[in-house]
Amino acid sequence: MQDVLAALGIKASNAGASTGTQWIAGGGKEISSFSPVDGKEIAKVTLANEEAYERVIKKAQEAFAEWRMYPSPKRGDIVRQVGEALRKYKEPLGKLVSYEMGKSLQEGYGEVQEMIDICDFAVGLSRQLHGLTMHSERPGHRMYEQWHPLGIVGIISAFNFPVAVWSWNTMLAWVCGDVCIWKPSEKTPLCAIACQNIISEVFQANNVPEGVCGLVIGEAAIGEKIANDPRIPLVSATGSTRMGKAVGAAVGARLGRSLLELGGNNAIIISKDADLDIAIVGCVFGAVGTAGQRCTTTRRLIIHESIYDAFRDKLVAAYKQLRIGDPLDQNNHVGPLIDKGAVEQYQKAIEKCKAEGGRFLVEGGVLDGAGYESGCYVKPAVAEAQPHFEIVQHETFAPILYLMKYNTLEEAIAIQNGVPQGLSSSIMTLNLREAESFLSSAGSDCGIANVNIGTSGAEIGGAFGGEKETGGGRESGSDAWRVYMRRQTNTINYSTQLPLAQGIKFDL
Ligand code: UN1
Repeated sequence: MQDVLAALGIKASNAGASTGTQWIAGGGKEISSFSPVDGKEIAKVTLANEEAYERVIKKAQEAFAEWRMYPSPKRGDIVRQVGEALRKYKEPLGKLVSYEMGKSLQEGYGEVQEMIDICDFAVGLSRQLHGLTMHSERPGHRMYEQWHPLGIVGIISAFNFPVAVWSWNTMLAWVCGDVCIWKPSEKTPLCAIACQNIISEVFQANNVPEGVCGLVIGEAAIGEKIANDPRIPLVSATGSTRMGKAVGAAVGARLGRSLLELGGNNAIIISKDADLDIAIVGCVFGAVGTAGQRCTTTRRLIIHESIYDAFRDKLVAAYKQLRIGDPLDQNNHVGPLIDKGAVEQYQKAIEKCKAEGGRFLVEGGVLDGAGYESGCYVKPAVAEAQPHFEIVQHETFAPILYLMKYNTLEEAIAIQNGVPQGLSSSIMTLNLREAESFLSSAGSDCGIANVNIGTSGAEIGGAFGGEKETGGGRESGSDAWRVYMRRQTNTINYSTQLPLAQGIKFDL
């Protein structure tokens, strides 16, 4: 790993704040980043204190004055170069993501690929920040709308996608003319430092104003500062529903804008008309990929009663094949949870499920011994449960899958929708009527609804996000860019008269 750290410019002790190309000694307490892979300390980071935060904000404000006047395609060209740099650093950055966060190497590379993809998307977008034109009701008048940058975008990201989610926000915000301040999870600070170093190379080569790419690594207090800071018109936050409610309330109280990506409780409906081979792969990857730590992780399977036993047996057999261990070893399917706190939550959820009457078909448990020294490796578990169990209504960020039965499609959809969260959902069926009913306005109430693929692994081209307690935000593709801009309606009079709208007469 030393060569990976060296390639990404990570030192034994790192500053926790940056204005783009310049690091600022954070001034706060020093923390260590430990790998959940082997429990070893990777490097240290000095967290940002209030003074460092202020410096980053000031620089961002100054930079915005210049950056907003760059032609958008010019900003797009800089983002294109960021995409090129990410291609160059894909291998070390993917490895660091895997080592610091604990996801499989393939998923680490996949995450960097999502960054590259969003750069490409943003480059095209930089020439397509379109507004509409309208016909004025008055003669000699023209109306149109244009989209202007907002200012500083605060990005609070989670440990589970330590680099991709930041890039979805940042690359769009940059082409839109905004400047960004990133508060990454303090569980994965080195991934953020690596990104900052990669960006810095591109920014230096292009003389981008210092302050366009700010970084403040800190604990929850820094997140609170961002949420409460009226100098930050948009706060994009990814994480738990509890965190999102606090951020949403603080930003709302100052009438700022927030983009929230919070918990999911994603289900797959397995119809009697499903292709069961496809369904098995979709369900198992969805449930155990990233060790169950995606917001799109499959947490519930709603299975038709006529195929329930057959599917359950196939699933249990598939779980027996899973290899748990070092995520950098590509023979393994499942890596560790992020830390021991997450392991505790996993254990509690299993206990709670049992107490509520759940029956485990694949038992969970924490692994120990050679290769599992970090104490963060757990066995993916499968339980038969009832939709109304409190634990089933709740998102546990771990590989625990709950199975339930249904009879009619209406019943399956009601179970699927009957949770507080609304991120991702899918149905496995070859029956057109069922598929279309699931996608209709009486179907899934989630932001993402799929047919014959699982709940996780969304492409960047679509708008990503969900309803209800998931927070309602949309980021990444489609027209998600609009939230990063302000709309201005312009009416221009090129006549020699001043007719008033609505035919109002006002003569002097
Ligand atoms: C998240 O877990 O916060 O759809 C994002 C997926 C990924 C993104 C997940 N593209 O699973």
